[in-house]
Amino acid sequence: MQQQKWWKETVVYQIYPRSFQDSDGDGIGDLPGIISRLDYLAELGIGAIWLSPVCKSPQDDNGYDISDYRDIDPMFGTLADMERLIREAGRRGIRIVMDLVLNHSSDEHPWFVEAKKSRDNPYHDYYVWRDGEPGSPPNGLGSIFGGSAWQWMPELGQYYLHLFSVKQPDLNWENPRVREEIYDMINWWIDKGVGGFRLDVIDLIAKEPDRMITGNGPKLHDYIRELSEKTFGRADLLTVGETWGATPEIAKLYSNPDGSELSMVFQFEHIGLDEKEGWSKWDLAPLDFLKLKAVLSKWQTELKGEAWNSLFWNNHDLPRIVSRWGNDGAYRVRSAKMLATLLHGMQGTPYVYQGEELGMTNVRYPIEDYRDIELLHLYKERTERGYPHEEVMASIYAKGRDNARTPMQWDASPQAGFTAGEPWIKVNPNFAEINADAQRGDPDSIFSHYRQLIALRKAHKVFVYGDYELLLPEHRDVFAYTRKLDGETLLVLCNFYGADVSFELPEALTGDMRLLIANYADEPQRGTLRPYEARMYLAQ
Ligand code: TEU
Repeated sequence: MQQQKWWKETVVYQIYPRSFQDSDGDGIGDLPGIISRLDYLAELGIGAIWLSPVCKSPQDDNGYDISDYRDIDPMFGTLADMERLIREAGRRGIRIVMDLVLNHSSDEHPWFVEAKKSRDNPYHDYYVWRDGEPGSPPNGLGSIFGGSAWQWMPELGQYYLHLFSVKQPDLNWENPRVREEIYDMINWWIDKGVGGFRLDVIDLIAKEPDRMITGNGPKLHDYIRELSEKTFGRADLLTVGETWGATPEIAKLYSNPDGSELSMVFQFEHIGLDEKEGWSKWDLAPLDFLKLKAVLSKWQTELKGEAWNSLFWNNHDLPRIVSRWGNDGAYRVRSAKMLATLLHGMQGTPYVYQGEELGMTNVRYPIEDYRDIELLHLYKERTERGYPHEEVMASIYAKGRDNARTPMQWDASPQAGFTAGEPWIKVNPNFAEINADAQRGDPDSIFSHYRQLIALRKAHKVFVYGDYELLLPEHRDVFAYTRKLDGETLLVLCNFYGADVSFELPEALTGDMRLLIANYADEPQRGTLRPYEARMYLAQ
């Protein structure tokens, strides 16, 4: 069996603080609100919370633009609230994993306020500058949020680099003083008892902008090894890097079992399988299901024994999976349970995004009701280039990040129990039907299905350490696989679509097996599955 680690055996729950629970009626979620919901999370059975950023920020990118890494933004609460959250979560066996944004800071961070004062300011080289002339940036590098990645500063006669918004200047990791400042800050949080870190776009910290290389630069793993050695290595932490460009080979570097870098990474190869090849996430294409099976299976087998997977369908940047690849109409409950069963039987650490355990769905708002900087930039850019409004809105409905950021739906009271005030973004109108109160006591709810899956992972080591094998690779509707460990076989059978299907399993898998969990009350006819049917069996 592979090296045992707590972060291999737990399930992580991601909280987007601004949309989770408001406690003071300002319409924005906060830390005391999260504390008030810890018993809900303990009931679900999760062992860690990945907390999207709560540090001081002008909120240009909802907190992914940090202006003080060592203080909490007043909209979320105080440092004392954060310390209380760490303590109260710990009492329930839940660790807090902080979201660290190290590729860039806010332009309101004191470092940048100093840096832009003059070329010889001691903080100037904390950021990436290039001499130039107005109107002719150093090269065609674009910001992920639209427009050029270079911002002209006339008083300096220079451009600064921002791979994201103009208020998110990239930090210069080549500067050892920047690295030391970051390591000191991380150690300060480790001393406060955090249980780990999620590292925002960590693959972008090593870049060669003059060669239009924005990430995965030659020094990347030197930086991450130094970071780990100077900080993470001193505690038993979960560290997960967000690495959009990772391949299994690269992932083996990041999550090398020798502990020299990180615990695991978020890779996104499966996430791009419903985009037009070579276009952007906004250019829609039907999901390539056979590719989904092949890609997820590749990651299951190629990391085996050499690295560790994260397992996710959702996060605060992604549309909600039951709308994206399930069926948020007649089969919402069954398809949400199927997607959960499919993912939670795999090898790796599962991540549940707030509301995913309830089957929360995407939304369709008029453009004026959206808030996300990325989506609003897209709307402006594409409508100005002549794209029809309906076509742009179809892309936003399908892929906009605000799909994941509508407030958590707690109950059927006004504003879904999220706030007593006016929410910063509208609550999904379906909250009266889809909410935690309606599901917590219902053994047939999506919430109960997640709770059972999390309990099964704790009860059976085969979920964590079993060897994976894909079955029926060419079947166009069924995703089936086994996990094997010490003579135990876990069999997972999922019908990914909404029609009855038949299939044939290998002889060895047709013997007596104990049903662990299913999303239909009764047994199907052997060799068949009903719409979105999911079943897990265990054979000893
Ligand atoms: O996201 C990285 C990133 O590039 C995503 O914005 C992604 O490109 C896009 O959203 C796909 O839907 C991280 C954070 O998760 C995101 O919330 C931040 O906006 C971004 O970095 C900048 O910090």
